[in-house]
Amino acid sequence: MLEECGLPYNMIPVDISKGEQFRPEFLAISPNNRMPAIVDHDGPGGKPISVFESGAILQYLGRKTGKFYPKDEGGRVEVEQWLFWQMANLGPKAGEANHFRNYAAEKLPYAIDRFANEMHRIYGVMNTRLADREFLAGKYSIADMACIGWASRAERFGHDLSEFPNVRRWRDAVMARPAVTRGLSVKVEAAFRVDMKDPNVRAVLFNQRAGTGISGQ
Ligand SMILES: N[C@@H](CCC(=O)N[C@@H](CS)C(=O)NCC(=O)O)C(=O)O
Repeated sequence: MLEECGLPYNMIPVDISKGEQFRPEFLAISPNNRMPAIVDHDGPGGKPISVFESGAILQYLGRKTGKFYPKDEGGRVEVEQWLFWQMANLGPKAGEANHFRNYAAEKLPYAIDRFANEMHRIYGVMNTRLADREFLAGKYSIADMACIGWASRAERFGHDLSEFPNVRRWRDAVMARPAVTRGLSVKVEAAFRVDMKDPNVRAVLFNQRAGTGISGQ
């Protein structure tokens, strides 16, 4: 969204494999210890404002710029349904599918199948939606931006999109946008060196309970 709108930004990496998401200064802007979170130094009334949850960030930037988030109620509802659909379905289920397939120490067939089936269902819903429109809300919007992250890497996460030609056509169209290429190429080298088998990394990422990080672990 920042690239699409040509807004200047400074990306600050948070090393979640080392527990940086529990630092007080990050929790102050993102109390759910998850990224992304933003600080807009030119918020309402010219004052700084912070926003966490990617859907809320996209809506905020859409309202601020007037781009990719229609102002009319009908158009807005179209976008919001699919934005919230990502937050409640594609995002969390893809995350759990990835967890049980790639990260769980024990390979649990029930959990692996459950989330693989959910991903199949979810891509099916998307495929039907995209049968008669180019983008999720008709015109390209923040809803497409919310969904492209997981969809762009579907095969890498073991989801076969060959049954879902409309999703593939949509994905190609979104990926062909120069701003999307620029946005997805913002990478942090250290992220590629994280060893997901390291017990310290696993303890930080997979054993979180209320209070994790408070004692500095
Ligand atoms: N619903 C959230 C999901 C954010 C999310 O899960 N972020 C992961 C990215 S890897 C994270 O920050 N994880 C940190 C952790 O698990 O402690 C959003 O869309 O912003």
